[in-house]
Amino acid sequence: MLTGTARYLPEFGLRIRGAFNPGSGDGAPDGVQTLLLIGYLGGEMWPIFQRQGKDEPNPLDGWTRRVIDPLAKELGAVALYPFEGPPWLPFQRWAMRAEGLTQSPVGPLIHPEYGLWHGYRAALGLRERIAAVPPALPKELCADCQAKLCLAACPAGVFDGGRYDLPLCRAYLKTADNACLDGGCLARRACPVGSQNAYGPEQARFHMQAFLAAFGN
Ligand code: B12
Repeated sequence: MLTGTARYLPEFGLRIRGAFNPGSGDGAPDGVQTLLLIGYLGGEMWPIFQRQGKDEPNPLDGWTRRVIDPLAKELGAVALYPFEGPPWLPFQRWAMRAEGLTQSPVGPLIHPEYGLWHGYRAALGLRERIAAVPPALPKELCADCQAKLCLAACPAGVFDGGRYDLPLCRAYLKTADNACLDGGCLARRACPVGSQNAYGPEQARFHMQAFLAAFGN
């Protein structure tokens, strides 16, 4: 079953990012014994989504459903999506269980090879218990990083108060000459980990536009 899934997903630039057996405090739907996290690394999903995505209100979410819903049906699994909410499903917490990643000071989880350039598109909730091997302890990439170039690189100083200042970020992105909307968040781009896997300009622009639209512009 999982071998078929692992073969199907790469056709769409997606992959199984990890799995774990959720307990009562993990926020998985009742009866789900195994959660498979599905996502992408770097730019692998982008060219396929560009070819297959439709002109619709949330094109990446619509495309994701068209890829994942049939797979979930075939497996008799529950399809769970990071973009369905609020309330939001705790995808980052799940990812930390499934893959052993840590949170960066700028928010997203940091991957040892892909840095801040990866994301999650879905999870499959299986009723069967497939014993998931716990991931290796995460590398403390950010705790061990002295330079913290990410925090210093934000042109709007959204991390200066010690935590991400969402209204400040939003206000800056709405200014005409902001440096992030077209090329991608400068704080993310400043991180040296996995920088060779950074999204290309079109993917970066797409995600930043979607991010801004999430505020209702
Ligand atoms: C709402 C939301 C936003 C909001 C608000 C985010 C905020 N910081 O408050 C807005 C629109 C601003 C936003 C922005 C971005 N987001 Co966002 N967002 C979400 C969404 C839909 C829900 C987050 C949430 O509230 N979850 C509910 C809580 C209960 O779940 P949680 O897993 O416990 O999440 C929290 C934990 O990680 C938490 N936490 C909980 N327990 C623990 C334990 C430890 C030890 C630690 C360290 C942290 C921690 O902090 C998280 C809060 O986000 C998620 C998708 C999802 N369903 O998770 C994406 C998601 C978190 N976002 C994502 C991304 C990439 C971004 C942006 C970089 C987008 C961009 N284009 O720039 C920015 C980064 C902003 C920032 N610096 O934080 C990715 C992160 C991927 C990754 N590599 O980790 C996600 C997972 C979406 C995805 N499909 O992959 N986002």
